[in-house]
Amino acid sequence: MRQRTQIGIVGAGPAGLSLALLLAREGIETVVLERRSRGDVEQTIRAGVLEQATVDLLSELGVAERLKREGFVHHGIQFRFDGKTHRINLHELTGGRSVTIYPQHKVLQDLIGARFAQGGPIFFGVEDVELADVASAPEVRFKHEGAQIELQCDFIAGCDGSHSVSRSGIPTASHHVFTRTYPFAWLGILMEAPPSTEELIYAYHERGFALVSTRSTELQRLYIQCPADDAIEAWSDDRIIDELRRRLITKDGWQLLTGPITQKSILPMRSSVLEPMQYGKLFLAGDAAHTVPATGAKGLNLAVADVFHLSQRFTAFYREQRTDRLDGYSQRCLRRVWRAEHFSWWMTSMLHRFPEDDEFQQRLQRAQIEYVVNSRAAAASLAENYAGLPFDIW
Ligand code: RFL
Ligand code: PHB
Repeated sequence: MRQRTQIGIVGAGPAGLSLALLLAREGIETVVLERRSRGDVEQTIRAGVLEQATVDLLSELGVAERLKREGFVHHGIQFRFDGKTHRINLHELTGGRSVTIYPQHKVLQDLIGARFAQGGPIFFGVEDVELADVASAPEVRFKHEGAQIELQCDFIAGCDGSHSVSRSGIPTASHHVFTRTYPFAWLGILMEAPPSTEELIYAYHERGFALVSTRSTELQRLYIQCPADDAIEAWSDDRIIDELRRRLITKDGWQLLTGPITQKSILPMRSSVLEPMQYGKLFLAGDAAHTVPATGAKGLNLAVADVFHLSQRFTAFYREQRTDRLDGYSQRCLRRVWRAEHFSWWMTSMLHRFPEDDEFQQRLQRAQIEYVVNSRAAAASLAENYAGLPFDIW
């Protein structure tokens, strides 16, 4: 069966769905294809920290009503080491910007709800997605509910995450992938307990990094650094809680509130950037083009920034027949991507225990953390990056 649309969007994550809504505002027609079921997409636990610019964009798209009601606005974050806690005042150091804690799967529920309310198509549960002819007459071929469909498009947006199939539409000789793999992973859990802290705590400890985040007034999100090859079975609930307590210990009597652990998983820590993010009529956005270790909380925010730029460029094409804006897409995004790559690498390097580090390296790491929490200039730089740079950076 043959179908036609202006933009074929592969992937219904934050990038694909925000792009569909941004383009719908401009009267540009899209079809969104998603490999997983709607239920799966709407329930998978991932990101939590939204930058101000991301919240503003979701508000503009009219999908931030619940976010505004249920999200927690955080004006600061905390660093903990040597049993002491140091606050970085994001709000003050950035001239009034902050972050909002609101789970990614709720962002997706809100985006999917809005897309269906507009009558726009999302095909969930598609199989065997393949891209053809991306240089001239792009087509996405896939199976949906037993039918084989060829979707002809003016352009394809590859928004299909870090295991992207769309990437394969760019010939090997026409791109380069830059990667860094870190020698550790994160063990992430959801725990049914009220928040132990009003703001996120990033802890540096000789046993490894720990992070206290939140999801709701009854649910905490916590992470600990663990060896990259650890199996989840090696981590009993008691061992996780014991390790969290050790790494988060303070001299002022602070206590981690605990409860049943309802979910646990191990997440690899990796950076990657594919350059350029476009080929012919195929444009990559979000994790399909680049990934960051979760320490800086940048992945979802970068995905949204990419599609903001992409939607502007598609709009210029359809309104004014301008192709030059499309040609500049990758270059525009990569400046911001590399800034976020650097920040994520820097936060990761500052806060984790690296197995190969000698004592000299550990002293340097310590000097860096002390600088960040004691110098206004250093704290301001961290705050600017953490709260998020504008979509249009230099
Ligand atoms: P996604 O979210 O992976 O969505 C891609 C979608 O494409 C589908 N797909 C396909 N569909 C059709 N055909 C195919 N061949 C397909 N292949 C894949 C997938 O099923 C999926 O639904 O990519 P997108 O849209 O680029 O969004 C990226 C973000 O999801 C990601 O960067 C963040 O989750 C990263 N991240 C964080 N980012 C933040 O900005 N703030 C945070 O606080 C934050 N915390 C996190 C995170 C990621 C984490 N994990 C699990 C890696 C915390 C964690 C634990
Ligand atoms: C989260 O809440 O999932 C989270 C928070 C901060 C990070 C990474 C993940 O740096």
